[in-house]
Amino acid sequence: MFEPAGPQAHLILQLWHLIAWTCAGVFAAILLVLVAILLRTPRAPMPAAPDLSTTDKAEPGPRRSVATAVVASALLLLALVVASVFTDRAVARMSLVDAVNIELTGHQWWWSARYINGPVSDTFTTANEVHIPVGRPVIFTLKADDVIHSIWVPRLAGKKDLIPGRTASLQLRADEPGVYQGRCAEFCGLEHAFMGLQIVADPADRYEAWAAAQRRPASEPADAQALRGRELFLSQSCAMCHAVQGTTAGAQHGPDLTHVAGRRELAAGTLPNTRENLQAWIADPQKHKPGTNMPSTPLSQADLSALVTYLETLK
Ligand code: HEC
Ligand SMILES: [Cu+2]
Repeated sequence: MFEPAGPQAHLILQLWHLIAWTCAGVFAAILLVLVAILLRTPRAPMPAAPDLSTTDKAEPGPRRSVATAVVASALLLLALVVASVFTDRAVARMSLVDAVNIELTGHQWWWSARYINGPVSDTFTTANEVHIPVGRPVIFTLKADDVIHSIWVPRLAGKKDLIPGRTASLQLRADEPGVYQGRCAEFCGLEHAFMGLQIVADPADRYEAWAAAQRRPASEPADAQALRGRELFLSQSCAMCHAVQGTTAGAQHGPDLTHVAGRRELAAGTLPNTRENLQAWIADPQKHKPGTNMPSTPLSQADLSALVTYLETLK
């Protein structure tokens, strides 16, 4: 959040600085007053017993100091509240002209993203890696499948909860190309810490090319090994949970795998997307993400290899 890459994150960082410096100032002032009091206290041994006869009398000095401090604290807190409200409004005021619409759903423990722009035939679904165009506003419609999750991409925007049965909305814009790491920011069960999200901000032409590729169904396997892999995919349990557009697999219990080979990471940021990791993940997901909602599938080494070869064609 200290390296903001969009207008929302800039505003939030400004507010953060204001609050941090105000609180630091108050803290320093309290320490200074404390030191002053200690310095003023007499150090020498008392020649006689202290005179306690005045202790139950009203002391105008301290009362005035306390009243001043209370009023000053109240005013400072009020100023911070006002600054928060203005920041909130400024964050909400971003222009949404020509926005990209993405429905983002939190699952235990991964994200699905449905791009809903233009005609229904242009809609497509991906998971965990969300591409957006640089400089264009994005409207995320937030949903949750099971429990409450929260999206936080510190370099782009503040947090927002995803609550089952409700929809919320998060608007943001990335002004610089780059890969922005996001996290689930609301404890949501065993693998909460491995519920990562990547937002990839691409220049307009690259974004359009990416979106066009995502809209295409999976390509036909080109060789016997990949063909065998697809048969396995469709005949094993995989097709009960996953979708590959262009095949009979259409389930949505797990990430859409139509273009899984084009993603940087597997299982919401748990593993880099390499052939070895893909193989290791399918052989034993529980080893890499204990508790995850994908079971291990017992397969021979040859079958596993064919399956991975097929998945690797899904660019
Ligand atoms: C019971 C449902 C279920 C079955 C059966 C299943 N998966 Fe999964 N799969 C999931 C879930 C849920 C995830 C997301 C796990 C996570 O990130 O926590 C997942 C994740 C994956 C991923 C990573 C995708 C990504 O984008 O990160 C791959 C690849 C995958 N599964 C392949 C397979 C293959 C191949 C099979 C068949 C051998 C299979 N799955 C069987 C539910 C299932
Ligand atoms: Cu979560």
